[in-house]
Amino acid sequence: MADSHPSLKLYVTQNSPYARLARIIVLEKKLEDKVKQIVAQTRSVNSPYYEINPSGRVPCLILSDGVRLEESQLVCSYLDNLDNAPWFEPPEGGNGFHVRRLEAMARSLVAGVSVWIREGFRSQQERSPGVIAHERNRAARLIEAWETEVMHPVMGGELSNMAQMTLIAALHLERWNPDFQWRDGHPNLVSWVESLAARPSIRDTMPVG
Ligand SMILES: N[C@@H](CCC(=O)N[C@@H](CS)C(=O)NCC(=O)O)C(=O)O
Repeated sequence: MADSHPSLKLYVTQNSPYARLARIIVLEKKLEDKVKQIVAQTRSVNSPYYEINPSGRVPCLILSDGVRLEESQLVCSYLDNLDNAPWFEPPEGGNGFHVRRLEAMARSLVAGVSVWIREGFRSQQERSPGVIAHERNRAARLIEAWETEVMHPVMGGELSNMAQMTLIAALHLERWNPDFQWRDGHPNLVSWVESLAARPSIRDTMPVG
C-alpha cells in the first residue's frame, strides 16, 4: 500500500543531468512513495533553496532526520541501497573497475557539456567564445573515444550501472544544446542510445528542449 507521507525529500531541477541520475533511480527502484521530489530554485540570488542546501546544487537528498546528502553518486547510491538490494552498484572485480572507469569518463562529458550550456545562457557581453570552443573540442574528443568504449561489455544489455546512466544523461544534453551534435559518424553511440531511450525511467526523465 502506498505510503502517503514520503520520508525523503529529493531536490532536483527538470533539466539537470546530475539530478536526472537520481530521478532515474527513483523510477527504476519504484521509490515514488518514499521520495518526494521538489524542484529547487538554483542559480538565483537569495534563493530559499540555499537554506536547505548551502551549495545550491542539485541533486540533494534530505533524509527523515534532516541529514543532507549531495553529489549525484552519493545520492544515487543511497537511494539504490534503501531496500538493501542495490541494482546499480559496480560489481566486484574487473567489470566493476570498468564501470567506475567509464562512469568517470561519462562524468567528464556531462561536466564539460554543462559548462558549454551555461556559457550559452550568459549574456552576449559575458559569454566567452574561448570557453565554448574549449568545451566543444573536449566534447568532440570524448565522443570519438566513446564511439569505441560504448561497445565495452559493461555498457551493453539492460540498464544496470551508473556508467550507462551517466552516458545517457550526457548524450541527451543534445536536447538542451543544439550545437552538441554527436550523432553524425558515430553509429555505435546512436544505436546504443536508441536501445535505452524508450525505457520508461529514461523516457520520463528526458530533458525538455
Ligand atoms: N558533482 C555534482 C554536480 C551537481 C551540479 O553541478 N548540479 C548543477 C545542475 S546541473 C547545479 O545544481 N547548479 C547550480 C549551481 O551551480 O548553483 C553532482 O554530481 O551532483
